[in-house]
Amino acid sequence: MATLLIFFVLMNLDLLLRTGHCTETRDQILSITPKTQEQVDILKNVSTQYETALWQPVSPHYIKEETQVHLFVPANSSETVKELLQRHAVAHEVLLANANELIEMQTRNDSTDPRSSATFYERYHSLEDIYYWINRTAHDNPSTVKVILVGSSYEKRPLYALKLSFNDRPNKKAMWTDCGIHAREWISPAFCLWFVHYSLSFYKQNQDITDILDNMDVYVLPVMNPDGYKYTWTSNRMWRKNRSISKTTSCIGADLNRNFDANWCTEGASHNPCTEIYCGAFPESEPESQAVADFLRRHKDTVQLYLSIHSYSQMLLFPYSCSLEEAENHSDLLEMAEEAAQKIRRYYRNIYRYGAGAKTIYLAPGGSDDWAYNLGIKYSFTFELQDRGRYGFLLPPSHISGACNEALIAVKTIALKVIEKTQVPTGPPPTV
Ligand code: 9B3
Ligand code: ZN
Ligand code: ZN
Repeated sequence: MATLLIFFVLMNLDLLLRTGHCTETRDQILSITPKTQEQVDILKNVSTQYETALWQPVSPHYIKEETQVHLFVPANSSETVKELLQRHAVAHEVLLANANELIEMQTRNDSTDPRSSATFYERYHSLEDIYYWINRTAHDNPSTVKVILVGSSYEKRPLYALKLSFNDRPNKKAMWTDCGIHAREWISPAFCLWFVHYSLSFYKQNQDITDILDNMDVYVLPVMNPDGYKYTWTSNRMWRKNRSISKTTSCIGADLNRNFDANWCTEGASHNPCTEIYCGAFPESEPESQAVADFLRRHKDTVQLYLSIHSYSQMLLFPYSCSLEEAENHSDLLEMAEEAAQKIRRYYRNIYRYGAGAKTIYLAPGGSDDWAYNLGIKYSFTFELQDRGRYGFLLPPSHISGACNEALIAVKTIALKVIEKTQVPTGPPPTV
């Protein structure tokens, strides 16, 4: 009945549009807070039946009364969607009136623009540029940086991680950071590049990063989902999943952060390949998640800290997301996240929420942090970087340095705490 009603509404709208109503030419992001169950249903309907991309929450399933929804509405469905909302008296606010301009801004500066004063690390980069940068970084730092081929993607692109190692102390521990699990979260790969660059530039200049690198090897995987990332540069900026094809449907991609073996595909993920939170055919069915899981299994005796970088919403999350249970070292994790969030607040005047995933955002199974935790990596975090919805996934390049610096202070705080809690104190390695 409801669908029939909506159908008629649409017929009328279509008529309206064809009879010379002005048509919006720009992609927009709307912010909508449904007030009633009826409005919730309308929003669920809009986000599934029309060519839109839900930014927040990640799946229509989570839309509920009095909770803000961020919806990307491409130009060609903008008028229809807005009229539909108006007709049902669903109040909405335009968060971004011209997303096209922002998208253009983010891709323009990729190859060096002489007029831009932004450095390499203050711009977003294409996959090809990132591959080039990875090789270049290893080549320029032969004694400290190695490229590790961790595996390959569904479309056979290499998954390269960098290993930063400033000494080879016996029994040396390590930390792992992956970026770009989700294709559209561009600030994430930008952070991995920033982090590597900072480490190489400030070793022996900054006390914190020196202490970290003296006591830990650092593995950094800048783009865990290269196929999806490539796709956001060429075809659809809002793509989230990888690009794997299944025999049974025309819908493409699995959510790599629902594909790990941690309460796999229970409440908070979906078996439906057409959703943004499709868990894949079975745990580690996707080559990208399998490659990372294999690497961590092989290195679980050395890796003490697991970090996964996402955006947006400014949160420092830790296990569990896949269950409401508390992690065994919950109070340690909470204390570390709290201290990291405090530093961000103090030094950058920015607010990060923190806590166990399931209680802080939503129940979400199959995530890499929970899986790594259960493997035995007892310090495991997912960071959600800037912002809180003003630009969302379209964070302008001018915000990269701020977003990365504050995330960096959180990484340092947590890594130093891990060292303090687990390692016998030692000075810097003897110089030869
Ligand atoms: C989700 C899960 Cl499953 C997890 N274990 N930790 C964090 C998240 C949040 C990210 C997601 O995959 O939805 C935010 Se983009
Ligand atoms: Zn993400
Ligand atoms: Zn996110």
